[in-house]
Amino acid sequence: MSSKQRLIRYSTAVGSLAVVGTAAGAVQDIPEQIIEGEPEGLASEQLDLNGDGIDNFTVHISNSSAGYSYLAITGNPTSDPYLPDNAIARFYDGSSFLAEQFDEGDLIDGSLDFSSGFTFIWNEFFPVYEEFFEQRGYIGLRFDIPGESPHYACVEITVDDVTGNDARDLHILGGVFEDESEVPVECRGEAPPTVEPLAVPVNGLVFWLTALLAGGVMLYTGRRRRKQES
Ligand SMILES: [Ca+2]
Ligand SMILES: [Ca+2]
Repeated sequence: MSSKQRLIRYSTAVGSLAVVGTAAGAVQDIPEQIIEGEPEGLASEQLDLNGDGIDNFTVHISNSSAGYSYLAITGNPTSDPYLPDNAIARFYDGSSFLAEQFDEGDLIDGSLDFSSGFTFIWNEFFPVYEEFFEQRGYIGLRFDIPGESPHYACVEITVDDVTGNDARDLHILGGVFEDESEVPVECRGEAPPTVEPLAVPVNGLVFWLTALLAGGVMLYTGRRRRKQES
């Protein structure tokens, strides 16, 4: 094989490596955001989890001086009736549906009990549920990206008065979602650093170019030596 042929064959290999790297799907960051409660009464706010302009969840925050404050979430229906609705992983404690709390490293996947129904993240009436109140924790979500569903997300949250107006807010500290449908996602505050798909092939290319150059120099000096000897 000539050096040129070898180089062409190598370039083709680099090309196919890059395609494999982009087709596998990836873990994406969920940015920090604050969903504000009202000082007295109920606030209903929309949450667009992946920032594509389509609201995925409705957050219900009630702040009451009478001591009936709560924060709950419901999953919005998807536009396609054949796709599962946006939903939260939850459990039933015998009285209410409560958001399941996850730890860093836990896996969010289809084996969990997801529902789009009214699910408490915090409430201060019976049964008191304070897992996320003024402390950080992860919730697991299943959400829709139109045309392909479902996707899984893990979101780090806390319920606190972030804005200082005497009303509790939902503070999304960060989180991750999987941009490929039906692929489980591991709970963590932010996506792992992106591996540069070209870093290894470029190094490889430099190696081969150096090797080819060295081969050429050896061939040239070998010929010169033979010429001098004759
Ligand atoms: Ca969205
Ligand atoms: Ca507030």
